[in-house]
Amino acid sequence: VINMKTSFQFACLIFLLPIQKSAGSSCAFTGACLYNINVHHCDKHIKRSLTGSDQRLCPCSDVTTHQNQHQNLSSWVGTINTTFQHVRAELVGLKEELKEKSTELVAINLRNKQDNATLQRYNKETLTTEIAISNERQIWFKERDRLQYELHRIITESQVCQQVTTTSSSSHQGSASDASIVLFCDFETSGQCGFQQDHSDDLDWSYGHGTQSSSTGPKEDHTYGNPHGHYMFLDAYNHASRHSSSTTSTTRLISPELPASRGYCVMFWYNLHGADVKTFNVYAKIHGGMGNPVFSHTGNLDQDWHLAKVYLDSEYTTSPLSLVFEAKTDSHKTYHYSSGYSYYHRYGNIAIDDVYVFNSSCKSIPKHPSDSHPRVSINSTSYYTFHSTPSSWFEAQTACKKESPYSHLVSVRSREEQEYIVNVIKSTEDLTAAANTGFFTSGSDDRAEGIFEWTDTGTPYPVTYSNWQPGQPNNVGSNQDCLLLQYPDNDWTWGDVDCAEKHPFICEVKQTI
Ligand SMILES: *[C@@H]1O[C@H](CO)[C@@H](O)[C@H](O)[C@H]1NC(C)=O
Ligand SMILES: *[C@@H]1O[C@H](CO)[C@@H](O)[C@H](O)[C@H]1NC(C)=O
Ligand SMILES: *[C@@H]1O[C@H](CO)[C@@H](O)[C@H](O)[C@H]1NC(C)=O
Ligand SMILES: *[C@@H]1O[C@H](CO)[C@@H](O)[C@H](O)[C@H]1NC(C)=O
Ligand SMILES: *[C@@H]1O[C@H](CO)[C@@H](O)[C@H](O)[C@H]1NC(C)=O
Ligand SMILES: [Ca+2]
Ligand SMILES: [Ca+2]
Repeated sequence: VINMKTSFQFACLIFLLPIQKSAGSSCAFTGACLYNINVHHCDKHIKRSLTGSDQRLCPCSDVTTHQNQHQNLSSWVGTINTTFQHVRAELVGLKEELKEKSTELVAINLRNKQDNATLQRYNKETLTTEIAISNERQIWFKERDRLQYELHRIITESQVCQQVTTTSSSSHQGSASDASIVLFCDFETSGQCGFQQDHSDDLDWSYGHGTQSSSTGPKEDHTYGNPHGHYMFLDAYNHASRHSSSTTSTTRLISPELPASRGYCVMFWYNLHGADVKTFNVYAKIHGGMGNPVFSHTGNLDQDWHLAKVYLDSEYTTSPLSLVFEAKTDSHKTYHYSSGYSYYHRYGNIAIDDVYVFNSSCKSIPKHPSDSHPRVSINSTSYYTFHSTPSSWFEAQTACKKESPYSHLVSVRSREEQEYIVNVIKSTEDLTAAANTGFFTSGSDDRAEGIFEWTDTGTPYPVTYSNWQPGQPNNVGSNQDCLLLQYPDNDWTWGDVDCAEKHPFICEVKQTI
């Protein structure tokens, strides 16, 4: 770069010289002298000042020197010229390059614009496609749901068909299930079906109903699932109030005697809830001896009812026997030094309800009544039986329980379920007469007026889907606590009625898959 600059300064020098001569003005450059010599102005009669202040003349004796200098200068000029030529060439090259680049840029710009336009078009097309896909998806989802529904319908139909086939064939054979109930107790009668206290133990089982406390016992009994239902239980609280020492106490409840048999399947619902629940045992008492437990569970479970299934083979049943339900609790006394009082740790209930004894193996007990109508849904199947004998809500609950350990009054949890039931009612001739007076369901607002709950598990849960007739529930006479599929003219919309009224009813066995 420095070389280039120097070259240009010299170039300037060369071009300036003729201009200064013609203008006749003073010359600030030493190069002016050189010029005069070169053009032979250094004569005797031409001795004029070249610069204003410096009256310097050009002696001709200097010619040789100047000529040398001239040669030097010429060679510099040559060099400069060459350099200049190079620079020029380079510049031209650069210019060409720039031109090319510019052309390229224009082309790129054009392409960019085209690309941009294409991009915009693609974007638009993508959006359109997305909308189209989403619409398609909606259509397919609908189609999938429809097919799923169809599938369920077909499965249901095939099951009905199968059932008809098996029912007709089994009625010929007459031996599909020869299990029959030897003992059933829902503890709703004051005699408690002949169950007895064992008087040799520490204390008695209590006969109770409803909720004992939020941290002990069931929410409701298992049969009715509302405050009217009863169950037997050991209350740790009762125990502790009798005993001041910190020991485990035991209580036993003895069933009526069962005759000798080939074998018994024993089923019952139990509830172990509370911190002081210790152990729950069931024994087969034969000739006064209890042997080892045939069923046992230790420790707190939860607020729900659980089903126990025990098979007693001929080793137990060749002689008459009784079932013994034994509960143990672990309450204890705590002394508080600060207050000087003793406190009892005594929170736990062991409860039983709905006891069944069948004269068969547990395997041969049908999972649902053979004449039921199945409804298959995504993750469960419900089996319904329709009963036209007018019964109070309580009688109906017990009738359903007697039908199967898994059965209860129907709980209508969805529109699909309501529609299925309505379809069966409409398509079954036998029900036409009964249908006019409505069907009881498990719904009850006995626990809190106006808040209806399904009671089928003994742990009531809220009615979420509902299908009330306009104006219902209206609690006429402040005495309507039971949910009836009441209005046949309106596809059996719901109403509340007195639980003591007698109506047909529907039982359900719900099996989750
Ligand atoms: C010409 O230039 C050379 C080197 O650039 C220098 O040595 C020489 O003295 C110059 N001649 C004159 C007459 O100035
Ligand atoms: C400079 O170079 C060009 C071409 O190479 C030539 O025509 C011209 O006469 C040269 N000028 C001088 C002062 O040497
Ligand atoms: C591409 O098009 C959009 C919208 O027309 C515009 O805003 C953007 O400046 C364009 N870009 C180019 C590189 O042309
Ligand atoms: C159960 O009892 C019923 C009625 O008494 C009887 O018909 C059936 O054969 C008995 N079943 C078994 C397995 O003993
Ligand atoms: C059964 O499916 C329903 C939705 O179809 C869902 O809400 C429910 O939680 C499922 N139940 C179980 C036990 O998976
Ligand atoms: Ca009960
Ligand atoms: Ca009513």
